[in-house]
Amino acid sequence: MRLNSPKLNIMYKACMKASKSLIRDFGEIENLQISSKGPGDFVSSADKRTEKIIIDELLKAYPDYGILSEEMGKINEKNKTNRWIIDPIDGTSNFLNGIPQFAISIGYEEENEIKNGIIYDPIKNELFFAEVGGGAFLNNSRIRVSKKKNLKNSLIGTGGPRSNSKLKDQIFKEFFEVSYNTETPIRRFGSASLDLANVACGRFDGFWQRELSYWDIAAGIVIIKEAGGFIDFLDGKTDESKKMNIVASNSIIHNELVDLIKKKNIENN
Ligand code: 2AM
Ligand code: CA
Repeated sequence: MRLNSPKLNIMYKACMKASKSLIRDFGEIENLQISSKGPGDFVSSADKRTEKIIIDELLKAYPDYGILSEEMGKINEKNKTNRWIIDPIDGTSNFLNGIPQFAISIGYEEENEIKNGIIYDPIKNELFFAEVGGGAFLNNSRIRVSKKKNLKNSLIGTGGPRSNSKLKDQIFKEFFEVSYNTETPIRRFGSASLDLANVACGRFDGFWQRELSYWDIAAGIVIIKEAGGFIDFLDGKTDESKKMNIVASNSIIHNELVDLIKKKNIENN
């Protein structure tokens, strides 16, 4: 594995340490599912446990770096230059239901640009990582986006809408539109970071989802780019305090996919 950059090395260590506890916790889910209490509270403590291990490791290495993390929020907020963006369990609903499709996602941001990203699927033992200018990798191998030339033959992933989404109708219309223009049914695997990793390594040709948080996608941004793909913020919304709408693809089918999603919205307005 080419993890010889100092940042990736620290991220990797934090990720591996946290994943040991996460895998143990996932093993408990099956028992809790059949108990009357259910796994809800347990999952939220697993989330916090995983997050704490990651944050402790990162702060040990760089005590003054900023942190934005799903559960804990912000740490060292004054440092605007160097920041870790963390999602301890991306795919929480899968985790909660005992479905092995979730990941730890850590991005490193410098001067508002994501420089390094790690997405780790502890169940498949798949580590996706990238550093700006250094290419993207899955475990020991360099990864590239797919070479599909048109949407019709593409495999596309998506997610959402959330139950309280104000964009529900719009999201369903987009789903409908993309479905009508692809031969293979759309996939919805429930972990946005792994969906982006799937685009980066060519399993998916494209992915779009509305209303994501920055920690869902931070690591994926650099991994997609370094794998030769394209990631686009629909409506140009890149304010991290708001939900983000994204389209990621192998770049060849990008315009076709974006046009289709936007076309539907123009028709609706
Ligand atoms: P999470 O598992 O960390 O909540 C599911 O479609 C994907 O969307 C997951 O990556 C999930 O991240 C993300 N997501 C972001 N906000 C969400 C929300 N409020 N409800 C469900 N999924 C959400
Ligand atoms: Ca998430």
